[in-house]
Amino acid sequence: MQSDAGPESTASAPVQVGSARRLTDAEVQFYHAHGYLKIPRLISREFTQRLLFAAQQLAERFQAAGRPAAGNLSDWSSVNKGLHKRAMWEDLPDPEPSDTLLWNFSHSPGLAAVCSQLLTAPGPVRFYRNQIAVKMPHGQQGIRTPWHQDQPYLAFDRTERPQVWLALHDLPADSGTLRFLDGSHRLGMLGRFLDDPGEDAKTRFPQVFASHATSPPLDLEAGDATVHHPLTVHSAPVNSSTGPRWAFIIQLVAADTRFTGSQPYTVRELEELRVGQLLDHPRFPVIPTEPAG
Ligand SMILES: O=C(O)CCC(=O)C(=O)O
Repeated sequence: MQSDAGPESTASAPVQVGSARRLTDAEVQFYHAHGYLKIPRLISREFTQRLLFAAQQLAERFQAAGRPAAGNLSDWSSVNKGLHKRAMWEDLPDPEPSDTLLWNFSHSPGLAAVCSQLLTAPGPVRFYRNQIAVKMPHGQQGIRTPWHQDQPYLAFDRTERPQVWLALHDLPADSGTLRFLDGSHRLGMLGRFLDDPGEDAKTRFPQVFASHATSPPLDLEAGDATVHHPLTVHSAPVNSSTGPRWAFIIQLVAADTRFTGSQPYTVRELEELRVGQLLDHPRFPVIPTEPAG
């Protein structure tokens, strides 16, 4: 059966690849047609609980190092972004190799195989970035994430970068899971909409929203993920639940992606590359993909 968010997986369809299952052909086709996909049970609930624990430990270490307490958004971020952006979702320091579980999952051959499946021409992928994205509840300074595309914030010459957004615990749609503008990955770049408060692609391009459907609200269970194309217009509503929303974002890019030099860089090591160069740097290793089982 095919839902509005992606073909339903049957118990027998997914092939286990390491800790992440391989996508079905129908799921890959859905991603290319719609620009996004819900992936039920990308990883097991048990493994997801371990990732959540690791993410929360990272947050605690961050606070223990003299950083502010969780919930104090004015100080709780490693990323140099304006206050209004930090209220959309807080980035803890990106997981490092010492955050073994999170790091290993973001570099795992199973996850690489999934991202490789979603490229226009499936092929090798390399690690670019991982992020823990915490959206605080509405009323505790959390706000909605405006409609935007990711590509205008990237320094890459191509859009071969399926963005994995993994639910680290059960997330009802009203806790701030992503919504997508169906088929908007074919629109080209619309511009940047996260830089100034009050900006939103929806108010700038009402005709685009009139002619494209919005994905349904997506309830995600722990271990479910969404994946979206860097040109897909997407947003997240306010977190109406009572606790923080924990998501793990993993960004892998096609291995032959080249650096354009576009600033500001969200990953420091990009400064060490020349314009036009492959991302050949120890920070961005090509990840061997696990063969289909
Ligand atoms: O987690 C959020 O609220 C927004 C994340 C986002 O925009 C993205 O993953 O591209």
